[in-house]
Amino acid sequence: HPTSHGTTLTDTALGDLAADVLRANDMGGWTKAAPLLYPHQWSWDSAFVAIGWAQVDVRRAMTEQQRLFEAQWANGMVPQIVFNPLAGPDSYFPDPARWAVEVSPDAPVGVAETSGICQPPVHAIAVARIWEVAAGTEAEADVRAEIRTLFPKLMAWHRYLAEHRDPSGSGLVTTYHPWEGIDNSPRWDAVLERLEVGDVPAYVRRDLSHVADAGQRPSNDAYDRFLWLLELLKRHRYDDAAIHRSYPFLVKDVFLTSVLVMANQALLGLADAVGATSSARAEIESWIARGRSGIASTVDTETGLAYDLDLGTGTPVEIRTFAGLCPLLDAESGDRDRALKNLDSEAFAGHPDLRWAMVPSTSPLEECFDPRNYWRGPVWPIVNWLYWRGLRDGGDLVRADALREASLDSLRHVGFAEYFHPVTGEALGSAMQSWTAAVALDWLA
Ligand code: 2M8
Repeated sequence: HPTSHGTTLTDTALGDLAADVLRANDMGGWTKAAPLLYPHQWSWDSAFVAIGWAQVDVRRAMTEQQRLFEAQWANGMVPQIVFNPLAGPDSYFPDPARWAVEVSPDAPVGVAETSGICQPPVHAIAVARIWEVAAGTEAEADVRAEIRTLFPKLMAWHRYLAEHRDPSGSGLVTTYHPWEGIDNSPRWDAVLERLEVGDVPAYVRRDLSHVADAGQRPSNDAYDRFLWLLELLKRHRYDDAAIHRSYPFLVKDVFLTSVLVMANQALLGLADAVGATSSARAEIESWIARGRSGIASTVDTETGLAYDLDLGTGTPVEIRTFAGLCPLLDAESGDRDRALKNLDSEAFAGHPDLRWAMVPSTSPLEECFDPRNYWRGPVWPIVNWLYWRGLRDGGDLVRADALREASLDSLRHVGFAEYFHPVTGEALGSAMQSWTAAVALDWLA
């Protein structure tokens, strides 16, 4: 299990260990999210992984994203998982047979199989970072050519989120499933609780054999609900219009939306790099404006936190999680000041018991806070990387540097675990998690 490297580890040694994790998980052109628990290519993992590869081999970083986008759906969706054809059927559940995405006319054919949902759109952020690293080096021309081929695919991906995932034009992206990124976050508890779970075909969980104890993963009850939702999505043939008409898990997701705003800002930068048309630029700008006002509408006047909107009840989901701080991901959000106060407060990075002043997945002040259970309390380095970027882009350099220092110190002690206990620093989940190693490489650059 993860080794504790201690404070004596130099930056160079930490970077070398991180690069070793990426190399160990490298399948040749794409990277497993983790050695055993996640033996496939995950969408937002691969974006972070590309950010890491940029520090090791910038061309390899572009290949990571090109490979992912080969499996893009005809409607523009970038799937949550691109399955590794070489991994055995027992390596991970749910497998391609359970997803059965061939029921959708939009699913790709002739490439690797995929799941039928998506994840936060970190990809343009990753490609912009790759471009920053490549510019002025001997790789510049090659990378620019690669970005040129990827640019229209990134546009189609963001358009999918802006249109198919927001048919009412609210500016907020709808999520359909906890597996769209933040699995067992308490953000989803109420809507999952309301589900009337029907017949779920029998299944065996594969995840539990790869963690030290089941308490670090979602419960069996949660898995039944996740799989029931999968059955319903399949019945709707993964059709966004049909899903928006009748489906019991429709949540306007503030975090997904904020990542999209940040990604659209990155995409504008890429538009310059590839000399995109003015209409492409105008389209991106309209997405940014819409997302920004959407997020502003979710900020609770009392707490200053952004809350998801549960479309099933029409009410905000008033749970304090990292997602509530998402105005920080937009340099021009009008809600930054209150978000900064929340960030520094006891509800988040300012809690006196935290080993490092980092953002925990769920606030230690929430009753449901569970410091060893997945998205219900532990610290996730990738989440902190996004907030570090948001602080830096917003010009808050002192806070950004402090968060980077705290994060690097945590990684020296914890290793490249999937997530860790916010108070003790115990490594949790998978060891050698690719995206954790990747953000370490970027922080060290
Ligand atoms: C976790 O989710 C997967 C399903 O996608 C799982 O629990 O099996 C989440 O942390 C998700 O955000 C992440 O992309 C994935 C791979 O690291 O693992």
